[in-house]
Amino acid sequence: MPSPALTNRLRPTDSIVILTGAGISKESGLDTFRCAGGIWSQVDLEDVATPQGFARNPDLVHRFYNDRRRGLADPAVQPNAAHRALAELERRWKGDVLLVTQNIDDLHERGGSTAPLHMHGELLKAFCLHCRTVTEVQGDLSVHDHCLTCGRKGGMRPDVVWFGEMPYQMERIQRALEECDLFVSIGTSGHVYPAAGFVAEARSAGAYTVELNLEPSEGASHFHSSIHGPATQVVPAFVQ
Ligand code: BV8
Repeated sequence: MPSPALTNRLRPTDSIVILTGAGISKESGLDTFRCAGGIWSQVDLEDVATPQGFARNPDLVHRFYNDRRRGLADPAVQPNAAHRALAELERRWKGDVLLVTQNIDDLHERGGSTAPLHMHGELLKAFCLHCRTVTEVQGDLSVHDHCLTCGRKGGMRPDVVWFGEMPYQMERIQRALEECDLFVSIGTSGHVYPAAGFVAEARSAGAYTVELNLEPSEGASHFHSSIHGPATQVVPAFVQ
């Protein structure tokens, strides 16, 4: 259960919102975006993570996400102790726990979380621009693929929220931020909105706010408390 430093702040049926970012998957072997050598230092996000980039050069965008899908399929990439600790908290906490992730990997699910909310979409899903049907995708996607639902070609894109697109389930997230008693942010730089604004929203609604991160994020000043260190150490210690 949350560490003693917290249990005296929480009632057993209090509600918790957890936000995770790329840092929670770093020790599983997946790159972050803005750390040294991160994804956005290797490729321009305008080219691969915007609708305009996809319209300009869909092959480049498909290659970018195909490479990340292959990386995620690497047997060496497994959920880590932080993913498993959050799943344990979900199982044992009597109050509501909403896990919101900015990550598009499936490590929370594979670590035992039953219903993470992927606000930026999922790498292993795709949708058809023609009929909007969402499908599972395991291998590569390309502009030559036909939609299995409408049969039309050339419309398949990763089911991932790009810059300038509305993240998923924002109303549900906003409600949870207004109602929660504890907001915990894990492994995110606090750079990308609207996720970066969640801590201020939760705090102004009365929640106690904690940041678990390798280093202070851009939003560090908004948190009541921070615990810095690798997620595989600080998250299990926090959720004990
Ligand atoms: C939108 C695609 C509006 C998926 C991504 C104010 C309000 C609203 C919007 C904006 C705003 N200001 C600017 C905007 C626009 C924009 C934005 O935020 N731009 C940024 C660059 C300033 N936001 C948007 O466009 C969003 N959409 O607002 O729509 C709208 C309204 C109406 C109608 C239509 C639209 C969409 C944002 C989503 C974009 N998609 N990616 C993919 O390819 O993965 S965002 C990208 O950054 C990733 O998806 C990731 O989820 C996200 C956040 O990154 P982090 O997860 O934080 O990763 P990062 O590398 O930055 O940090 C890692 C952290 O981990 C570090 O702090 C590090 O210290 C730590 N760490 C490292 N190792 C460890 C560790 N911690 C613990 N343990 C370790 N071992």
